Amino acid sequence: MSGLPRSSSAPFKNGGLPPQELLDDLCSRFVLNVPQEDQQSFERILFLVEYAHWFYEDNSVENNPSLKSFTLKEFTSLMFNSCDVLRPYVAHIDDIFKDFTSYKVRVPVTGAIILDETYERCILVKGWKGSSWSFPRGKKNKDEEDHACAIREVQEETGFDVSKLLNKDEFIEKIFGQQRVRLYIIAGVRDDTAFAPQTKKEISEIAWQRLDELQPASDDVISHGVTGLKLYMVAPFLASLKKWISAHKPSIAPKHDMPLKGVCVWKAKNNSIGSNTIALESQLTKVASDSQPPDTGPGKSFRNFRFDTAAILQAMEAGFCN
Ligand code: M7G
Ligand code: MG
Repeated sequence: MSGLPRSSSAPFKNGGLPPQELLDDLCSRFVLNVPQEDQQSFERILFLVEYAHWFYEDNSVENNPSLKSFTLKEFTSLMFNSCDVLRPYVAHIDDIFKDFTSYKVRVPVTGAIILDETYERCILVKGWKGSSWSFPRGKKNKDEEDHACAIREVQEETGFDVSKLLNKDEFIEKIFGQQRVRLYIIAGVRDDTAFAPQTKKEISEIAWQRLDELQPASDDVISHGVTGLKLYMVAPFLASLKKWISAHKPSIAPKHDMPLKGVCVWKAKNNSIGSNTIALESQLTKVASDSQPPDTGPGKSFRNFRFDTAAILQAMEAGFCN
């Protein structure tokens, strides 16, 4: 892909390259207008290119479906070819991309194992691409503390704020190759808690999964639960989790009439409708928070009335699960 032609600014047809103005805009917004320290290495620059790629796919392509979708590698090549500061390095793009992908799998990851009140189920999220389920988790930002990253990633991927529930000393940590993965245990979360991802196209489904369905425990990064559920970086935590639960489960844990299977709590109806729903939700939230003029006139309580859009969307999305 490094030999991509530069695109013209003329309107383009299906399958064409994005116009130069759009690429320039993405380059200046995401690559040039960031603190110098973020431009010091190609690894960091490629994270910026990745943000630009997400913005391009989630906003530019969504608003203008005649724009073509690209893989991150293709998009990186486009940016290097069109951005003046990056063009001198086009010849090295394959090595730069390879270094980035190997750097990515060395960045430590933190997240959470969220258990319900019975300690029998946990929250798992399914990635947008692919079909495997994992604990909500993600890569640490530069200088970010482990627990802060876990709080942020859980918030981004499930919409649930664990900051008041997280105990910095309660975690299970495993090493996978060169990557350290630490999951904080957050137990006793009500099963009617509302969950919904806050990033686009990262998570396609959230569910309470029964721990006994995730077995067997093993060191395998990819595994299958007893019911066939495909799991990513789940099985290696199960043996330690079982021990933790035996030591911490309250002797009179609440009993619920629980379904024998996992329960979906959020799902994108299909990938494109799911992302529209998230976009709609964030627009509605924005309208609600933007419109707070000082109000002294009559009929204040009526004009202050707002639909509880989060609850409505949650109910709609829950309906998509089946
Ligand atoms: P990540 O943030 O790189 O991983 O996202 P982490 O949570 O482990 O740190 C994992 C994958 O989800 C990415 O490689 C993308 O495929 C997808 N993804 C994540 N985010 C935040 C976005 C986004 O905003 N837009 C799109 N289109 N994909 C995303
Ligand atoms: Mg993430």
